[in-house]
Order: sequence, then structure tokens, then C-alpha cells
Amino acid sequence: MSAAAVRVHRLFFALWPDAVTRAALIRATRALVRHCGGRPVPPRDFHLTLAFLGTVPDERFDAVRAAAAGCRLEPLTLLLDRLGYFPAPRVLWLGPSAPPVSLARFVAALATALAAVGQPPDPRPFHPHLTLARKVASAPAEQQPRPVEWPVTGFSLVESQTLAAGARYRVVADFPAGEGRG
Ligand code: 3AM
Repeated sequence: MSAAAVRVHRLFFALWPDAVTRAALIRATRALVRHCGGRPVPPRDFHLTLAFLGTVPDERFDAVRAAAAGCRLEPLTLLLDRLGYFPAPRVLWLGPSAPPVSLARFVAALATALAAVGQPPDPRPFHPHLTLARKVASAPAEQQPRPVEWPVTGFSLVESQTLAAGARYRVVADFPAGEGRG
């Protein structure tokens, strides 16, 4: 088979909010996002990336899923209370001012498990954030959002499809917290 014929997926692992949390996120950030300009992320796409894999050949998909299923995420509550700005990609984000240590530990374990099946994620340091808008011209002023509590009961494998209108995300597997090895 030629390389061009190999079916691939563009994948990442993320925390994907439940409907109640998504509604709270919308309420807490709508006005701020409107005020900051830029290109808002549609709320249906809200997520917090844990590990970005990029292109994964179809034949490795099951190994990636199995590697993640073996990683144990402890249930936790994220308090998203801080608005931030990444200047280079001009991204406005919402994140926790005190990220749980267990989440960073989980992300490290997930990266190790993925590397072991030949699919190491992007190596950049984990900086937990939920992107609210892209192409935002400047950092927000001093405003801060009403904090949002996010009960995290699992994590997800997400496929990103690049369409003319931009990226579309689709959850392709869910992994409940409390399962997998410690
Ligand atoms: O979670 P956020 O919105 O910050 O920008 C992409 C998005 O980030 C990022 O992965 C998330 C899900 O698509 N992303 C896209 N290409 C990437 C790459 N090559 C990337 N992250 C790391 N390396």
C-alpha cells in the first residue's frame, strides 16, 4: 500500500466537559470572550488538552486506546478561575490557578504509556488550559471570570478533522476516572 493510502487519524486526549459544566463555562466567559474579540471557540468544542498526538495511522489506533485505558485518572474537581493569554498563538484561555498535582502526574503517565506504543505526544510542558478564543489581539485587562467548578469523571480521546470552516472535534472514546492501573 502506498503511504498516501494509509488511513490516519489526527488525535488528542482531553478533558471534555459534561453538559452542566459546559453551560457554566458559557455563562462565566461569554461576556469576556465577546469583549476580547478574536475568534471564539464554539462551546461544543470546549476541552482541556492532556496530550496531543497528531497523526496516528489507523493500525495503531487500538494500541493508543489500550495504552490510555491502562492509565488511571483519579476523579477530581478542577476549579477554573483564571483567565490567561498565550501571545504567540494569540489564544485567550481559562485555566486553574492551582492545578491539581494528580492531573500533572496523570498526564506524565499517559505520555509514558503512549510513548511505549510508539506514539509519544507533543513534548511541550503541560499547561492546563481551555482555549476560549483564537486570534485575540491582546491580553485581557485585569478582569477575571466567575470561577467554574468542573467535576472531572473521566477523560476522552478526540479526533480532529480539518474542514474548510476550521477544525471539528469528535470524541471517539471515553475513559472513566478511577479505572486503569494506579
Ligand atoms: O487545547 P488547545 O486549544 O490549546 O491548538 C490545538 C488544540 O490546542 C493543539 O491541540 C489542541 C487540539 O487540537 N494542537 C494542534 N496542533 C498541535 C501540534 N502540532 C497542537 N498541539 C501540539 N502540537
